Amino acid sequence: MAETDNSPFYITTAISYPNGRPHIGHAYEAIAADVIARFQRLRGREVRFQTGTDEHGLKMARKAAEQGRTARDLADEMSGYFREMCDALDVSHDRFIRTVEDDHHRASQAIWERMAEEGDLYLDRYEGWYSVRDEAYYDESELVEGEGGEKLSPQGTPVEWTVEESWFFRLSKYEKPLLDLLRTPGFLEPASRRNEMIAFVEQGLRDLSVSRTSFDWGVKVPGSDNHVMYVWVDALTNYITGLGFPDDTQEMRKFWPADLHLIGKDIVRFHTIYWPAFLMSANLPVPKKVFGHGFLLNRGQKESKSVGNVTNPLDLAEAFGVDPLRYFLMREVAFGQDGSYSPEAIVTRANAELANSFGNLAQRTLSMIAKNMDGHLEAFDPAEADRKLLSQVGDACSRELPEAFEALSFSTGIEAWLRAVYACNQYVDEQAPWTLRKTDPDRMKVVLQTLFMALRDLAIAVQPVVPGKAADLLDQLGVPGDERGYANLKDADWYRRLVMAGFTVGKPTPIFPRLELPEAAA
Ligand code: ME8
Repeated sequence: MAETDNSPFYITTAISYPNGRPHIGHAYEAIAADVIARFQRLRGREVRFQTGTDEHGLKMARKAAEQGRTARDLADEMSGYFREMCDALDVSHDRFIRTVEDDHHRASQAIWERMAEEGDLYLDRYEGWYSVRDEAYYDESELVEGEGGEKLSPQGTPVEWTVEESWFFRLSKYEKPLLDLLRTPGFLEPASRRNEMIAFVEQGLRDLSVSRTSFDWGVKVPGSDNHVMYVWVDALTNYITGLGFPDDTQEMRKFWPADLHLIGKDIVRFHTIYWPAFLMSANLPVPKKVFGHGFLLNRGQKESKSVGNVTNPLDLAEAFGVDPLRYFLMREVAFGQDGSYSPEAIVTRANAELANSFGNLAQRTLSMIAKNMDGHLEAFDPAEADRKLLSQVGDACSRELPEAFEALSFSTGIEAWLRAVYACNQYVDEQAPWTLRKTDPDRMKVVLQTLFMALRDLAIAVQPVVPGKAADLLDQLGVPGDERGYANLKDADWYRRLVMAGFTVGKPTPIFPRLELPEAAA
């Protein structure tokens, strides 16, 4: 990993439709983005992290009408739940954007005007299929047949025939540059999604309908007051609204193009075809990377109101704790693939890996230091076994985990970290400090302090995943707040400074108590 990379880093999630409350998929994406944001901050980069809600469009308008309220009223209420979810899950965003905000309308109109100046917008009539659930236009050839013979979108959602006057964007003009972009290594990951998108563009791109006249819940098209923008035009623009576009702001100069748009696999087309084409048309740079993560399933099944298996992510956080939930989601699923969760799986993993392995290691070590050494640390000469352990732990924490996280392979990074935890536990069993207490108290001190040093590395490394619990442990270890970055892992002098400062270990409080399965889930 390049130690010296302290360039700015801009990461975004998709902005969610607030037509209902947040579900586990929303929590998953917000947590994954937060892990990346925290990781990059710990590497020393200046991070900007944006998330929010996508509030315009027919889906919102219809949902509000069903409930006999205005779209704005529905958006205000539901957007609040998304914001609360971020707070409850310790998501460290710099801006929570709502597309109803004035600066966003201004930015959307500005990008529109730039596309118009480029000659990429023209007025025509749209006749074709539209899925309100996906807020997407589909070509006849893309549709599939439902069980009752009805036409469905490739995502399995209902489509309706739509005829209206519309502005069109010359998407066809961008076929060649889009193919070049999609073929650029690293632009779109995982690779399976790249191949799908390349195939889609290779079939030929049709111009895209980018405004609607049959409803008015959206951003007004400049100069065409009876048109509102197609919701994806304004939604995608949120990524630059948040940096102050169209003004020539310091944020725009520093953070655009984005380093990473983190989104789900169902909306890759919008982010890697439409969005780059809009940006090219507006003469703005395209994002550096788009990653389409997989879907999270409830015991292998998609959550839906009709199946009655919709989980409120805040209930999971309440039942198991925020950090165990975050840990589970990042550890269980190979990032990019679909994954499954259940209360049993969360409890099993959290107990085996966090409570019994890591938490117990910290608890045992710190309580033995508090009890048998009066909490006092002192300088010591490590023996061969001690050096071996510290070098294994140091390598996992300062190299293996960061390299994997840089590549967005969170489960691989956590596995490397966990192997280091297991190595510590094996070392405790082999060294048996409780026996040394009677037979060789000096050696016991060396063993306990070796473990103390290992714990500090383990706690620093795992901060992006379990920020609250890692901070608790680092507090108990006396590690100063400004010495918790990844660069500090390479600082050979920290222990001596801690000893010199006279730090004493107090009676520890357990960081990861064992979890029980709630009655209802058992
Ligand atoms: O698509 N597992 O909003 P959205 C994992 N407003 N991720 C999931 C998921 C699941 N079960 N279900 C959804 C939209 N997601 C648009 C985005 S961006 C300019 C506009 C992901 O509320 C989904 O893939 O339907 C998307 O990335 C995010 O949640 C918001 O989905």
